[in-house]
Amino acid sequence: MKFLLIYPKWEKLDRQTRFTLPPHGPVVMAAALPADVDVKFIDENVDDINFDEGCDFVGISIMLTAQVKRGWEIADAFRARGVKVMCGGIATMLHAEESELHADAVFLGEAEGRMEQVFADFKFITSCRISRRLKAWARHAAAF
Ligand code: B12
Repeated sequence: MKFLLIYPKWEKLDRQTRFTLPPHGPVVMAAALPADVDVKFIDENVDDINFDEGCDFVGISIMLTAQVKRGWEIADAFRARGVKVMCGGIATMLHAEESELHADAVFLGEAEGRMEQVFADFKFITSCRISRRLKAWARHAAAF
C-alpha cells in the first residue's frame, strides 16, 4: 500500500529567520507504521506535492495552526481525486471538528501502537467500498 505523508507549508513572517528542521511529529508517526506500508514523506516547505502521483492513502501531519488551512486545501485536492485522507498532529487535535469537514478520518492522540489498527480499518473500509463518514474510525479518537 502506498501512503503519502505530507507536512503542509505555511507562510513565514517577513523578517522571520528561515530554518527548516525535519519535523518531529510525522517522522515519529512514520516510524509507527506497519511494515507493509510503503510510505513517502513530503515536507511541502522544501518539496512540491504532485497531486496526481498514484497513492492509496494520504496522511496530513499538522503541527501549527498556521498550517491548518493549507492542510485542508491539500486534503480537499486529494479527496477530489478520489483518494482517502487522514489528518493528524497537534493542530489537527486543536481544530478537530473543522478538520472533519475536509478529511475522511481525523486521528487524535499519539500514533505509537495504534497504526496497525488504523491501517487494518482502512483496508477493510476500502474493500467494502464505504466512502462516506468512516464511523469505524471513531474508536481512534482517544480521550485526551
Ligand atoms: C518540539 C516543539 C518544537 C520544535 C520542533 C522540532 C522539530 N524538529 O519538529 C521547535 C523548537 C523547532 C518548535 C518550533 C516552533 N513551534 Co513548537 N512545539 C514543540 C512541542 C514542545 C512538541 C512538539 C513535538 O515534537 N512533539 C512530539 C511529536 C512526536 O508529537 P506530535 O507532533 O504530537 O506527533 C505525534 C501525533 O500528533 C501523531 N501525528 C503527527 N502527525 C500525524 C499525522 C497523521 C496522519 C497521524 C495519523 C498522526 C500524526 O503521531 C506523532 C507520534 O505520536 C509543542 C508543544 C507540545 N507540548 O506538544 C510545541 C508547539 C507545537 N509549537 C508551537 C509553535 C507556535 C512553534 C513555532 C511557530 C514558534 C515560533 N513562533 O517560531 C515554531 C515553528 C517553527 C518551525 N519551523 O517548525 C505551538 C503550536 C501552537 C499552534 N496552535 O500553532 C505548540 C503547540 C506550543 C504551544 N503550546 O504554543 N517547536
